[in-house]
Amino acid sequence: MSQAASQAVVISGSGLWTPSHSISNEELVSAYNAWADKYNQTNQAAIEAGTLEAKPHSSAEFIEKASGIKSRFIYCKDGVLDIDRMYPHFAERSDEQVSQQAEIAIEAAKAALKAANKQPQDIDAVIVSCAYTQRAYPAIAIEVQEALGIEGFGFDMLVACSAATFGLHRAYEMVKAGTARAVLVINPELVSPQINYTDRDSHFIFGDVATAKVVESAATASSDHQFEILSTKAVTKFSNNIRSNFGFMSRAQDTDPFAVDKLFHQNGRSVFKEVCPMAAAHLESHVAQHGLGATDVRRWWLHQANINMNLLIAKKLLGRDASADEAPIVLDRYANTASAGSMIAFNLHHQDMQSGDVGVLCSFGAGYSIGSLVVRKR
Ligand code: CO8
Repeated sequence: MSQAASQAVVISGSGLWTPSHSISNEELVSAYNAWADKYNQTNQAAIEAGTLEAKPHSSAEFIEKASGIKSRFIYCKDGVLDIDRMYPHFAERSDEQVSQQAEIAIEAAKAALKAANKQPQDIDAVIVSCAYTQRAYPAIAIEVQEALGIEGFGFDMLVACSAATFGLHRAYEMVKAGTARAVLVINPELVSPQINYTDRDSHFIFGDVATAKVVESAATASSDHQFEILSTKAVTKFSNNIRSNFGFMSRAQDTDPFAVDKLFHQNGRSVFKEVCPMAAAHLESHVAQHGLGATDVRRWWLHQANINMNLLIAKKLLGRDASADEAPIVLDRYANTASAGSMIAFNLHHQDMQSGDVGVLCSFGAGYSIGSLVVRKR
C-alpha cells in the first residue's frame, strides 16, 4: 500500500453561510393565498364552467405538521411575496463580477478554511457540488478557486440532494489516492430561483444556504475538531418522483424554459414511502460494515427534508425515537436546503463530540440518491 493510501483522511473544518433574509410559513402562506384568490377571480368563468380548477388555499398549520418546517432562509426575499411576480429578483451581473452562487460559496469556504486552520495555498482541489449551478461554464468551482487564490483544479458536480455527500466521497478518494493534499467541498444551494411559489404542494419546502468542508490527510490536519472518514457508501436508483426538466435543450425543443415542469416538482407522498425504507436499510448496512449497530452511533447528521422522515428513519434504525441530541433537526429554521441539510446539522452539532465517538452523515432524495459517510472524532 502506498504511503498516501495508508493515511487516515479527515474532515478538518466546516463552514456555513446563512442568508440574512428569512420567510416564515405565515408570510409565505399569506402571499400564496392572495395570489390564489387573484388567480381564481381572474379565471372565475373558466372555473365555474369546470374547464379550470380553482387554486386551493395553503395553510401554515399544514406545512408545519406535514414537514416540520417553520421558516426558511432566502438569498433574496424581493419578489417572492409579490403576488404579481412570485419568484425572487436577482440582479444580472456582468462577466467581470463574482456570480451570486460563487459569492455564497466563497463565504462558506472561508469559514471552513478558518475552522480547518488552512490557507488557500494548502488546498489542491475545489469541488462545488449542489443541486443546480448558475451556469454551465466556466465552473463555479473555478470561479471560487480564482477568488480565493487556490492553485490546482476545480470542478462542479450535480447530484441533487446527495451532491454534498457525493462531493465528500470524491474528496476522500482524492486525498486517499494522494492526488490532492487537501480538498475544499462547497455546497452553495441557491435553490429559490427554481421553486414554483404558486404550487401549494411545494412552495414551502426549500431554503437557500451554503456549506463547505475541508477534507485532508490526518498527517497535515491541525484543527481542533477532526473527524476521520472511516468509509463512504452511495447508491442511486432511477425515479421520476422528483424532477426538474430545466436544462440546455429548451431552446432547441422550442419549449418554454420557465414552464412549470422545468421547476422543481415531486410526488411527495411516494418519495416519503419509497425513500424512508431505502435510507434506513442503507444506513444499517453501512454502519454494520464497521461491526457497529445503530445504537453505537453517537450522532446522525441526517438529510433535512421532512421531520417525519427523519423520525421514521431514526426509529427504524434504533427501535425507538431518537433524541434531538442523537439526530439533530435544523429543517425547522432552514427548511430543505437540497444537499446541504446534513452539512448544516454537522456544522451546528459536532463540537461537543468526544474523541472516539462515531457519527454518520447521510443524504437521501432526488435521483433517487443516497450517500453516507461514517466518521470518528479524533
Ligand atoms: N396547505 C394545505 N394543504 C396542502 C398543502 C398546503 N401547502 N399542500 C398539500 N396539501 C394537501 C394536499 O393537497 C392533500 O389534500 P388531499 O388529501 O385532499 O389530496 C393533503 O394536504 C395531504 O397532502 P400530501 O399527502 O401530499 O401530504 P404529506 O403528508 O405527504 O406531506 C410533503 C407533503 C411535506 C411534501 C411530504 O410528502 C414530504 O416531505 N415528502 C418527502 C419529500 C422529499 O423528501 N422530497 C425530496 C425533495 S428533493 C430534494 O431534497 C432535493 C431536490 C433538489 C433541490 C430542488 C430545489 C428547488
